[in-house]
Amino acid sequence: MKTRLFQNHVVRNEIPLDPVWDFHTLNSEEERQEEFRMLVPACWESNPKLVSYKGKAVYSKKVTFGGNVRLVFKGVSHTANIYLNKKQVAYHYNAYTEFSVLLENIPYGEHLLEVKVDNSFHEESALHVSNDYYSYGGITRPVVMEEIGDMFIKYVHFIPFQENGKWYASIRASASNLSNEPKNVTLQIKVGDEEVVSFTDKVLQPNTETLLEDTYEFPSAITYTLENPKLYLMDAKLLYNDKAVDDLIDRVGFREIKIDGKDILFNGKKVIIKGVNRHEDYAEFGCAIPVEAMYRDIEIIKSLGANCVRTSHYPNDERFLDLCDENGILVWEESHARGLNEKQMRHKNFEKQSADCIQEMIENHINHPSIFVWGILNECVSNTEFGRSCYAKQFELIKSLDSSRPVSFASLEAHIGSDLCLDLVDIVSFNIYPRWYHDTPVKDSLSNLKNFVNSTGGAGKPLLISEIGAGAIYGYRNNNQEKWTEEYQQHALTEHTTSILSDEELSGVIIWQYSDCRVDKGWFHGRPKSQNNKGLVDIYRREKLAYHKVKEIFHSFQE
Ligand code: ADA
Repeated sequence: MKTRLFQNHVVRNEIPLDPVWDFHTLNSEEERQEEFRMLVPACWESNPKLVSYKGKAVYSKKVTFGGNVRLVFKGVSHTANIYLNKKQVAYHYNAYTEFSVLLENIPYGEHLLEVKVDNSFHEESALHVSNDYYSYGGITRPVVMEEIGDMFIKYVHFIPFQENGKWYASIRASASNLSNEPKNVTLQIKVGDEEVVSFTDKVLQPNTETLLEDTYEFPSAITYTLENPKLYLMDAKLLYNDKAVDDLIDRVGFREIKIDGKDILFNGKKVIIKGVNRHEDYAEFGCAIPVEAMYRDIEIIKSLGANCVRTSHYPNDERFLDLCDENGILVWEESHARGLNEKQMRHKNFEKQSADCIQEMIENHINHPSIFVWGILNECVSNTEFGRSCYAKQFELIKSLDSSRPVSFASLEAHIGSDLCLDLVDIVSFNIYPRWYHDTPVKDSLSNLKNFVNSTGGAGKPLLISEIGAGAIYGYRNNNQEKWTEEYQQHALTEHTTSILSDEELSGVIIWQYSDCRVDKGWFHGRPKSQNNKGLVDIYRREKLAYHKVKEIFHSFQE
């Protein structure tokens, strides 16, 4: 099964898992209820009988294998317990991050693999709570099973930077030795056809993971720009006695993001953000969007003239990030959390679940050149001392994992006057809703915001409007300028985007939102059709009037 848009291994073997699994819903005692056959990856809501099913279910499959195996789940929504032959081998929380299970010394033969999944808002869940998007259920992103030997490459992280016009990269790789003896290896990393770097004669100690790091110059590297998003395959091979025993192929690009006063610089050039917020949600597919539909989203976003996507409000399927890399679309990748109040942030699991999500997001996505900012905690409590301590801790963790990218969070209009966290970020970002939740003219809203930001630790930093928008129900047309008509949305978004893009003190706009999305049951109020209807396109990607107007504005705006 493909987890990325290019081949990731030539040496390491994949054990085929066909996509149809046995599936049972479970009651609260975990007794098997109804039986189905379920596709993986997919949301269980794709089955007409389970469109609104919240609760537990179990996927099972018999697989023939043996030896050492790495089982990789790109996303299970949202709590997963994994069993091999009825013995629990892993637990993972959060729909939106990858995790893997190492199965060692398994006798060759047929084994029963079971994945218990829960998408209810159970009491252990701090981040998946009833919200203005839907927490779907199931194994919603690809799963792969990989055969490994005694040694394998865990990751290779590549951070490019420029000095005196030359490209360098710091490379951090980790290799594991599962055997009981030290092994003398070489890790050879080929970047494109020309550049080869090696960690030669390294000793991997028994039963441990060894970290290898160094900085290399890449004299013939071609810069990755938004106009010419040049990608290189980074092919890492682990050599033992001159034989390749494992490999890992990723893709990288040479580009640099810096903040200079109020400007966001991409390779030293100021960039103005013209973006959209996107939920992973698509009519029949829920959050398990097939790559063909992701491709379609990218094409629609490109023809809109946008240069940025914010993965509101969680890390995305990596194949979507691959498409952004290929198309030179900047990504604000966001860790999972939306609109949590202080009580929710004091949940016993909030800190750990947030830290795990950040760690898994960064460790798995760090090489994507399109990601230009890491975001956290959308519209949470950034206006209390306790809230500030949470933001500070999370930013500290991000910087310890990747200090090469700016950080931000989307604050909200209600915190204009009280936000306490603007000194903690590299880019100040606010979600504002003039002409939708209130009738203040957009220009007045922007000046209120700027006055406040200039009086805080956010002064002198880039200021981005991370959300702005208005609702419209696809096909509801009327010239009376009433809310929910396509005409009203078009009118509001014209004022929003022109006011922001013509304001030289702002770094750009990310429209709320790209497409309509399903919301949780409790959110029906103000959400006709149980959807957040502020999409430029609807849940089937049918373009609303506003799409065409924004397209005109984005295309006519030249930096
Ligand atoms: C917030 C939030 C979004 C969405 C939006 C809206 O700013 O960040 O997730 O709920 O408002 O539509 O009201």
